[in-house]
Amino acid sequence: MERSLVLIKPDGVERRLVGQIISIYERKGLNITALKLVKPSREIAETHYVEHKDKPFFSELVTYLTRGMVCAMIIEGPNVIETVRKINGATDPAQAEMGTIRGQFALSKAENIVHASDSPESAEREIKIWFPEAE
Ligand code: 3AN
Repeated sequence: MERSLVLIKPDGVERRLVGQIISIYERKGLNITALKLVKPSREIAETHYVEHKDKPFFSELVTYLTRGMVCAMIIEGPNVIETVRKINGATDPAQAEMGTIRGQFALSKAENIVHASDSPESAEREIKIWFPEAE
């Protein structure tokens, strides 16, 4: 079954939205097969966002991800990568449809509350970062 690595980023945990966000994925019928709360190290955040390392917002992005607890999960289901990205909505919450998580809960492009893998290859790479103990 296809897998996605999903993060509820520090703004989501700080705002106590973890339960509501998890419910949205569960209501859709997706399975959460691993779940943890962690305060990421800089190394984890930099590895996770390595594809953005040359972007002007990279340092801001790493500071944001490491400022508090993150809820990391593995979600499984048919076509889960596309489905979760649809549920999350556009990267810029101003462009995100109102029915999406970012449309409902986020305002800024920098702090957009959730992350989800964008391909099966990214998912497997990211799962190793956040769940090194998993197979
Ligand atoms: P997505 O998370 O929708 O896959 P990416 O991979 O383009 O989007 O961006 C990764 C993260 O970088 C975003 N979730 C957001 O936190 C941050 N980000 C993207 N674009 C900007 C920007 N222009 N300014 C600040 N932060 C940004």
